[in-house]
Amino acid sequence: MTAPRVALLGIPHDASSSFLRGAAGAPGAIREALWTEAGNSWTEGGIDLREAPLEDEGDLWFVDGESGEEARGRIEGAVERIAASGRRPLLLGGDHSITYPALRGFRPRHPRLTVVHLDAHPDLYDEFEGDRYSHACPFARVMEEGLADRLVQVGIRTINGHQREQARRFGVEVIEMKDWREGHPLGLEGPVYLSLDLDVLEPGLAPGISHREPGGMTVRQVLSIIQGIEAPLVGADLVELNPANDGTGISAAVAAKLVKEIVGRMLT
Ligand SMILES: [Mn+2]
Repeated sequence: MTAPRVALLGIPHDASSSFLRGAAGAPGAIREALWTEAGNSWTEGGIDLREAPLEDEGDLWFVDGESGEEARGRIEGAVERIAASGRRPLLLGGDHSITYPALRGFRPRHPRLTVVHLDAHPDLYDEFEGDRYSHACPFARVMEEGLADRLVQVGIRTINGHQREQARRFGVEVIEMKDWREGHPLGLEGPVYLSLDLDVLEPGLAPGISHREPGGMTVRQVLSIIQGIEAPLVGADLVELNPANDGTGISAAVAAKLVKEIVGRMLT
C-alpha cells in the first residue's frame, strides 16, 4: 500500500442552513488559523504539516441562485475526483448539508465504510422546513442510499421523538452525550470517514457556530477521539464553523487544531 496523502478542499456552502448563514466563510478562516505564525505546523503526533503529503485544492465555487441540485452535484464530483486520485479528502465546510453529496462521491471507492459523526445534533430529519437537503437532514439521506455500512453518532444531545425513530429505522448507533464517557470504545473496523460538526463541543469553547447547544465536549476530548480512531481514517469533513458568530476568532483556532490532528491521523 502506498503512503497516504491528504487533499484539503474548502466547501464554502451555507445555503442549506436553517437558522444562520455564515458557515460559507469558514474555509478561509480555518486556513488562516491553521497557518498562523502564532503557532507551529506540527501535529501532536510529530508530523510537520508544512512537510507532509498534504495538498490544498482551494475552495469549490458556488453561484448565487443556482439550484441545490447543481451545488450538490459539484460537491459530489469534486470529492469523487479526489478519491479517484488516491488521496484522502478532508473537506472544510460549509454547513452540514455537504456531507451527503460528499459521501455520494466518496462511497464508490469504499465498499466498506463506517461513518463516525460527532455532533450535538443527529441531523436525521426526513425533511426540515420543507427541505430534504437541509443541514438537519444529511444522515437520513446517507442511510437511505446506503452510503455507510455503519453510522456511529457521538455527542448527541438534541434528539427528539422523530429522530429517535429515524435512528431506529436506519440502525444508527447513537452514543448520546449523557451516556458518553472518555475512552468509550467505538469498535471501529475497516475504513472510517469522520464527519465533525464543531457544535459537538461545549459552545463556550467554540461559540462561532450557528446552533449553540450547551453540555458538550471539551476540545481535548474531541482530540482524544480523533487520535484514538483505531482504524484507517480515509476521509473527513469539519463543518458548521460560523466566522460571523466568532468575535474573538477562538472557534477558528479550535477548528484549525482539529484539522491539524485529523490530518495527522489520516497520515498515520
Ligand atoms: Mn450540529
